[in-house]
Amino acid sequence: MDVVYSEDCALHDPPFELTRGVVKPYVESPARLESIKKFIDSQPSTFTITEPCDYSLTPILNVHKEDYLQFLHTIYEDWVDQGLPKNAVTGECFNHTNSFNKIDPEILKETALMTPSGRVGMYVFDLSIAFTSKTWLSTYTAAQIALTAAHKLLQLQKENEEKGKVAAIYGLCRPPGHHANCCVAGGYCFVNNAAVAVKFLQDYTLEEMNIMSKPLEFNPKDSITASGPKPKLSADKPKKKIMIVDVDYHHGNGTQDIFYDDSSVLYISLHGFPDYPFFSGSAKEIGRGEGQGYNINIPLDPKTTTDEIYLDHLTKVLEENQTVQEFNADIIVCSMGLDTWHEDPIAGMKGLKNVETYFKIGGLLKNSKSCKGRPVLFIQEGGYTIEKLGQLACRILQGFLE
Ligand code: Q9C
Ligand code: ZN
Repeated sequence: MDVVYSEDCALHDPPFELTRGVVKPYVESPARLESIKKFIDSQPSTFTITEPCDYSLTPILNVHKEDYLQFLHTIYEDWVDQGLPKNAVTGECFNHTNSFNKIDPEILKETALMTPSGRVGMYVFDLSIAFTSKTWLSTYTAAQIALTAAHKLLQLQKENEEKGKVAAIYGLCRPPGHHANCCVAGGYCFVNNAAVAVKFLQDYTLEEMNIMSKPLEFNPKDSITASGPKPKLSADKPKKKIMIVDVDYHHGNGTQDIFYDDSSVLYISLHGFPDYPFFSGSAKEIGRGEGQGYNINIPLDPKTTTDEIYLDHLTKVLEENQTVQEFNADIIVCSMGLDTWHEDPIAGMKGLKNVETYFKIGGLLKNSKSCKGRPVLFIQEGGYTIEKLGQLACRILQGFLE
């Protein structure tokens, strides 16, 4: 299996975070990916590491607002230029829904954009977000990893057509993505890598991806402008149906939000509940308008969920759920968080203790009724038991390959 990876993802390395009243070293650290990479490297007969290409900002702009990306790109330098501390940019005052609520949103935004702290408060929702001088580089690289993995998935699907083999690619990236929506960062996430890959798979043909693909040469001084071809959505190009299976411990509020009104993307999440991000993840969130019915939340009690219970829920939704069966996805995207493991320092289901559970998760993504025969794109999300991550990731992928 191809694993798309870049060392540039390690450059985003904030010094600390503030969580529940405690200052501690940044949990979403470069060591996470380095640990997975080491494990992958130890199995050269199964995995091949490849570098990401560059598909420009255009496909990222299909998910995120331009002013938000401009903010991600410039906030660190703006902050330093104002004489603020160089170690990291963090939030100070957030634009809470129920504060400042009598002010006209246009006027509020005009005021907020005047200061770095105002901008952070506009575009960030929690204290897990910290910007360093390299945050945009790692964030951009992570998105390009997801795009490269999506491109390779379609290439491999084409190559495999006659062989009767199912394509799968792993995008090994950080920062993670599933808590970020079109215009707000949070939960260690800046750009929603999985969502960017989903839109790319829907909006571009393999031929268009071939044309767009350039060597990745990042220059931090580059202004951020869209430069790739805009997708042409014609009637003769039926929209691919994509099912996202989010197995990160946390609810992917960002991904849910991005596709909430969309019936061409079915979002399924299994997550600890109630827990971070505290405002979403209820089974009552079912999608809206056209998208109603195409959002499936499976909240699980972190204290009582065992390996068996977890697998039972995943099996039921992928084998028996009527919406899922009728959806009949063309492609599966797995938001592959590894923080369900019982020893995870910030998350974890108490009863999820068997590594073979991860192998079985991979097996379900290969053989369950709703996944069978469909290409699968694995995108790395959370997971914080540094020494364990390689093993957990590889068990999922091997469960798929078996
Ligand atoms: N004690 C991902 O796994 N801090 N994000 C929560 C709980 C933020 C997790 C601290 C957790 C975000 C991608
Ligand atoms: Zn998580």
